Amino acid sequence: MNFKFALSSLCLFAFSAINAQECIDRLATPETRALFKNLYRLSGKKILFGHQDDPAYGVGWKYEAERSDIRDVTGEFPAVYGFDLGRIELGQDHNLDAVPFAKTKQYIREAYDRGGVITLSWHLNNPLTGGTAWDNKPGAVASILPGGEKNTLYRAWLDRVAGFIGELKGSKGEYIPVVLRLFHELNGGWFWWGKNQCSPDEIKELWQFTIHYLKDEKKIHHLLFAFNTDRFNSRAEWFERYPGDEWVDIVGFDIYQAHDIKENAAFTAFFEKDLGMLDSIAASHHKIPALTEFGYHQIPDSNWWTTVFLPVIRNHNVVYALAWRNAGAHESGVSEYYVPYKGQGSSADFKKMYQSGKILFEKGLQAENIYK
Ligand code: BMA
Repeated sequence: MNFKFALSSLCLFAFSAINAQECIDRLATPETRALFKNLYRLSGKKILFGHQDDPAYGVGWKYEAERSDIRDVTGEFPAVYGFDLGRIELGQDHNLDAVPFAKTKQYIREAYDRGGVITLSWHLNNPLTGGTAWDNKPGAVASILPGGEKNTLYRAWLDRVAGFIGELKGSKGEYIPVVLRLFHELNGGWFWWGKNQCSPDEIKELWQFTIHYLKDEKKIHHLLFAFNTDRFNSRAEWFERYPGDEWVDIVGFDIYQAHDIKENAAFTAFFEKDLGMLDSIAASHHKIPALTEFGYHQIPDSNWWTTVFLPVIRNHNVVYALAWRNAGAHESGVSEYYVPYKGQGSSADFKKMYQSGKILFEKGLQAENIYK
């Protein structure tokens, strides 16, 4: 290969590589582009710790200013904050877990001011039956596609989502970038958008329609789009419902450890395998890998963080890991939580993980200036 050719092919390679490492929305705001670029850069180096509904409530408390179970244990807020839009489609003033949207908006602004990353999921009701997201009778996905009997209704629902997202602004009037995680766990059968409820082509079309509607019709340009399955057995399973590279920024999966400590070895093996497959999926498609939800209900193993979670995840490229919500006591009397609260059995071990330096929380992330 002569030098000139080598140089030009190097330039070509660099050009296409740079191009590939941009978010899908060509009109994305500067902060949104920066978020994509920085998450891409941090992948494989650091892991941002996230927690669903973190500043809203925890075990034994609700709506206390500046409080967070993660902060109670480590002294810092998490780096990533998840919230859910479920029921916004109905025009309700609070979501499916009773969090008022006005509060969510305020938490998002505060989180952004701290330099945090915001991700929104949407447990939207079944548009065909009026039931919840778990009302998994088939037919709902087909009904909201263009030409379907509920497409007009679905557009109205998206208008409400767009209205909420369009009000998220920082102190300089700039839009706050949001990672929007749509139709999550779509390889499972429990949601109306799941694998037994629609064909791969139908869900792909729904994904493309939704992103096109938000981006091109509603002109929202501060979103990164996260596509995620639940735990998966093969690359083929993960890709079965993937809508294509031009429709996705962040690729991920959700995984929960079930049962008890006896499951540690089995969980470790599955976690390891899925993280490895996701590394390769993200690398070959120039996407950002993320662990979009995880948890071990009530963390009954006091050393789980440093003997199961950290040893596995630290060798992979997911740039963030979002633990599910510390709902606290349900009416049934069962307390639901996935990160320790102050005094919980795994809190000392969680602190040990926090001190490892591999996992970033509020302050570690601030140093990375992810919106610049
Ligand atoms: C589930 C549980 C439910 C909650 C739902 C949506 O996994 O936490 O209590 O309603 O997520 O947030």
